[in-house]
Amino acid sequence: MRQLVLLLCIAAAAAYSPLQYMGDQLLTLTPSTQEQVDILEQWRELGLQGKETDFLDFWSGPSAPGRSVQVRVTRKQLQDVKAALAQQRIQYRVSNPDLGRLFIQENDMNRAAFDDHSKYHRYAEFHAIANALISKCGSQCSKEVIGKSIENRDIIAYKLGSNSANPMIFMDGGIHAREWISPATLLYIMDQVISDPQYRSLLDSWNLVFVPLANPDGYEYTHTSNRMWRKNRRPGRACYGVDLNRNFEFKFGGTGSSGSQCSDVYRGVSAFSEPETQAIRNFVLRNKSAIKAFWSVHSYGQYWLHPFGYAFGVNPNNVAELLSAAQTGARALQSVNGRRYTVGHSADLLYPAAGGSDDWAISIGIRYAYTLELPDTGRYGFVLPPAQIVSVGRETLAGLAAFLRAV
Ligand code: 0X9
Ligand code: ZN
Repeated sequence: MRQLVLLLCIAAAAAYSPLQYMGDQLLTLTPSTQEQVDILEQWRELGLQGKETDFLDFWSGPSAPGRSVQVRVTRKQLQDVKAALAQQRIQYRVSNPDLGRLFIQENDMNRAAFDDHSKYHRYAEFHAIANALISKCGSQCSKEVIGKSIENRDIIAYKLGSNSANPMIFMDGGIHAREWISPATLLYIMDQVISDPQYRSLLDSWNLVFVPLANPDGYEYTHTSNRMWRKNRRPGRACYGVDLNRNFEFKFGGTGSSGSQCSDVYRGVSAFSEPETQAIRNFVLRNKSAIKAFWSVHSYGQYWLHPFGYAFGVNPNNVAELLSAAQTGARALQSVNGRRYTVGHSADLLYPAAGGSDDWAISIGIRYAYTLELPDTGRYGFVLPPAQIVSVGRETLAGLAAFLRAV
């Protein structure tokens, strides 16, 4: 009994408190002029009054006049933020008047979960399940430690398929720590491909490589301390963390990335300065000639995005085939649950952001590279109830299968 109590205490100490989000609101802001877009950029970069404590949690980035931006505002910040919005005449609506309930709900469901795909697992548990799948798969599957994180956790690639003559698709998940549905979806897909003969046959013609927890330290941190953490856990003089999806080499330092440590889109001191992006780079370069497709799996928004993401309106040479393969995939995906995806150019649909893994993949000659923004479109945002893992997994797998047959 004493041991049980001790264990419960340790578990409680290791978990973040969803109560801390009580009274926080999700605001949807719609800047109508470039000046207002610039003000939002400035707030993201420097906080509301240039103080670290005034940092707002942007759930999407500012883009252009008329394009909305979702921001989480804490209970304490609400008055000041609403006053500043009024002063700048920036239109907004309250999309969720009390985010606390979402976090509590997610936390409760996670604890009540009964099987592998109805909860968001901790790092160790996640890899234990993935390892069991690899064993179950037998000689057709393998795993490889492709690097270590800042805090010395393994970054693991799971490879499904063993015919080296086949093309490879590489998928990274969890680059952004708080996007829990991303690793969960990849784990579900691994399970189905291994366990369901209908999907197992994909391995006759493809090798599927999954790096489902590409940012293990950030992921653990979202479980233990701050559910809304995005970056890795690089210690810094002023703040922790580099946004790994701003740290890739192609167009490093450009629009939508920041040079200040405390920003949520901090790019780091140089391209590939982080061990987590180095791990992906090294694996991908080593397997470059085999890699035909590359997916970077994120949330949220329900978008199937093709490069380039670093600037408005700039396309790779093969944009027509990129678009048509994405449309084929998205059609199949949508037919499963009727959930709609928007397909198209990353910067034009979302916002420009330089230094992403997808742009880099295209830049080194990988033919089909994309970012998928999994569900939803903003009701739950990053806090998607774990009860939705299976439905998201099923539709994403259908999209993947159709995509692989098309390219
Ligand atoms: O901003 C990002 O890194 C991605 N969106 S997210 O909300 N998951 O953070 C979009 C990345 C799109 N790709 C590039 N801009 N290269
Ligand atoms: Zn992301």
